[in-house]
Amino acid sequence: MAVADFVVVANRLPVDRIEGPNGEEEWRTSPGGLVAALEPMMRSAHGAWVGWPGQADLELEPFEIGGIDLIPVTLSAQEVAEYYEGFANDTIWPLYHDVIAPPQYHREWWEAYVVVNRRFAEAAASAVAKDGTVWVHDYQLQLVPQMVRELRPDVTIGYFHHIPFPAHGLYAQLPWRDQVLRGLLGADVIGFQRAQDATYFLTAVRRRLRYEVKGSAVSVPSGPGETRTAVARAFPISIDTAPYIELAARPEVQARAAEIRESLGNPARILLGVDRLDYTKGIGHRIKAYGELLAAGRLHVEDVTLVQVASPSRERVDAYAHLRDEIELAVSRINGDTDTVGHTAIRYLHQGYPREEMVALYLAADVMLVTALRDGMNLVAKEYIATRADNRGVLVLSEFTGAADELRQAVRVNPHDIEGLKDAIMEAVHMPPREQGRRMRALRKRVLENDVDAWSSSFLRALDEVHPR
Ligand code: GDG
Repeated sequence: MAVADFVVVANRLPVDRIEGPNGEEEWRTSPGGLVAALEPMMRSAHGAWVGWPGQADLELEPFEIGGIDLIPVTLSAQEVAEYYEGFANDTIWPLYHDVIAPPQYHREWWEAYVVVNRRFAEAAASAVAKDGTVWVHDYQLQLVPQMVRELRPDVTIGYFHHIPFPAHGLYAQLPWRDQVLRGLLGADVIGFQRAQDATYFLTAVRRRLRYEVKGSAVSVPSGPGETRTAVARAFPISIDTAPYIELAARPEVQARAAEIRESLGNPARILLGVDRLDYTKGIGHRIKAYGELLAAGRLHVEDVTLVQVASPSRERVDAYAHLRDEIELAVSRINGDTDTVGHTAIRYLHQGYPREEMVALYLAADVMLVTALRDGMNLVAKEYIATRADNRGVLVLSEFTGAADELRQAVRVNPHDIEGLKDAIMEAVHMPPREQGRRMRALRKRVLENDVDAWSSSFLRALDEVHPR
């Protein structure tokens, strides 16, 4: 494997394994925003991507796809259980999302996390060229920045945190709180979704490690009497808008949107939720509020349908299995109480769909409900806006999402306040077209001007300022 000037490190490689026509193994790039944002620069700067191929015990040689060198990291089944499902998704994920579910603290999980983070760091350190750049992504790999720095002091290191960073009172629960802060501070630039996340991180650094913090700059000890600067600030992530705009303009996608409305019995209003089935997304709060509106007769099943796409997620983690039971019980109670033969209150879809179908759903939806209890950004909100070329449609948006900092013209809600959520749904359902247009134009301007390219460029610019290459 040739050395690369620019190396991305993320838990997953940006590819999915598929079976070819004759049963042979093939890889296809997954349509994530991150690959799209980084692809041009990965090609021009001779880039490599270090990540797990998504299956336990798979030992693969590096391979190339679409001009990007992929460097697979092998994880054993036990490491998947302890590092990924355990420490990442059952310790850090709930702790960093304000303990909506109780975080589990297990010393074996932490040990696996350290071992696996070292494996990723070693792969990155051997792939990166002299004076190159390593960009580490997300909460599964918080120790990697420091580990790469120890192995390769010549390289520039960036880290982006896709999920929230919690207030100090919560963060302090983590038995390994100091190690994690030191791990992150190995980066030259530590990027967060919201200004608030960066502030919480800097507070933890000051309180736990007693390092000097001035504005967004931290003085990190780097040798006897020496310090280096690490910068922590917000870089709100966005979407690759082009494919959403393009799909939304296709006649066949528009025809599909019309067909969806038809097949739901032509309700006057379609409400939509699109989430991974995750306890952070506030799906239960949304369904409760909607169910109460139907029960009280403020909404009628002939006039409205809520389409809820809940794509399967982390099904081997107990909290997710319980959540699924809870949501499915709530949905079937409401449907049982309210449905008629021709109309359903909630069309619940526990499935993943191709992007074309998602865009058709966005086009069909008069109201988009994003009611997360905590969410780093929430890209679904931005995707919905990108598809609304006619400036129609209403976004109901939780103030606990990163997106709420930017999308000021949405109907804002506190999802814990069920009465407030009900009023917000009613406001959205009855919003006059002129008011929809006024808000949607402003929202579209914001999303189209700040797309994922703007995000990655601003992060890389900050990296250049701290550590000129
Ligand atoms: C994390 C942070 C942050 C969902 N179901 C289907 C499907 N999706 C797509 C959506 C969207 C993406 O998955 C979900 O992104 P979100 O941002 O909404 O949420 P997380 O997965 O929790 O992502 C989050 C993000 O990282 C980026 O930094 O915004 O806060 O939690 O793109 O459209 N896509 C398709 N079929 C589905 O069934 N094709």
